[in-house]
Amino acid sequence: MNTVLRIAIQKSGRLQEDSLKLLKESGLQFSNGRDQLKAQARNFPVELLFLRDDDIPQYIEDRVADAGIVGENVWIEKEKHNELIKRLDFAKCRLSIAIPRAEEYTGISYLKGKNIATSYPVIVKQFLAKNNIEAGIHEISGSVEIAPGIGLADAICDIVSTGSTLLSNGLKEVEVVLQSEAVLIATPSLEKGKQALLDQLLFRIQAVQSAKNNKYILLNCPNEAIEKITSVIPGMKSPTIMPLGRPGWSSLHSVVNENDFWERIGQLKSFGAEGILVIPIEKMIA
Ligand code: PRT
Ligand code: ZN
Repeated sequence: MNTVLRIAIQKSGRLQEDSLKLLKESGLQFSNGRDQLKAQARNFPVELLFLRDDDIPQYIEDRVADAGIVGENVWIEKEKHNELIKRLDFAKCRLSIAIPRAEEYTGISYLKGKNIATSYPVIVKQFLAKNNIEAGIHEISGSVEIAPGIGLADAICDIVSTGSTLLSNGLKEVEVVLQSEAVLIATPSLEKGKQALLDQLLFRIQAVQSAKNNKYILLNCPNEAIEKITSVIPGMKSPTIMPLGRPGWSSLHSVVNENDFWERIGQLKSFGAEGILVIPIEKMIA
């Protein structure tokens, strides 16, 4: 039987679309049957299983799936023997403690003896232990943010993204317990064939991520500025330089990291660069 890597992704919810998008950008083609339980890639030995995110770590531990994509918060909370293989740069959020806005927060000792409602009891317990705080944990599975308002708890620990849910429930964020994003996890002991497939997939994901973080840049500059400009945008090895029709000028092509982009552009202009074009990169392999 041919070796197939089974990857579990969320059936529906915040992770579903971006998980599928990442795999598609990595070159995997699936027929669009989202209502199904499984989907087989047409051009790569991968099978997708569509599951609830909370169940994914257990399915991997039980060897029903080999790998999966979940929020880091779920990976930690479930305490299974899964390895974090790669952070995936989407579904970024934080797990935070929040209290009623009218309360005065005096620092972490405020939480002593309080009752904290959460869907993440394991993570909250670890956080309290690390900070030497004794407090009650009240586990609830949904609508955690209403717990203080109905007298169920003094504080909550829940996922925060923009903060608007806290705001509209009269709460304020007082401690960040964990920063989270989508992660690729896998069983630590994959058989050789499956490990090779996972490595190939990782290589592709890496190429997609590098491409997203970088831009291809083309500009015109006077020849005497080439050296300075090269020091600002050295590219992957060195820029490509071609003479322009106009004497004394060149066209310079390079790669620039998205995060440094605006700062670098200012420098390039001050060195005499003109006609700057910036183009997205689809895949990037160093
Ligand atoms: O059905 P299933 O069990 O698979 O899905 P789910 O309902 O458990 O999860 P889902 O789809 O809501 O979230 C999946 C993962 O997305 C989470 O485990 C996080 O890792 C990540 N994520 C990113 C978020 C958010 N952002 C987020 N904003 N998960 C939840 N929220 C909720 C949060 O619970 C709170 O109610 O959004 C609200 C806060 O958002 P703001 O923007 O108002 O602060
Ligand atoms: Zn869930």
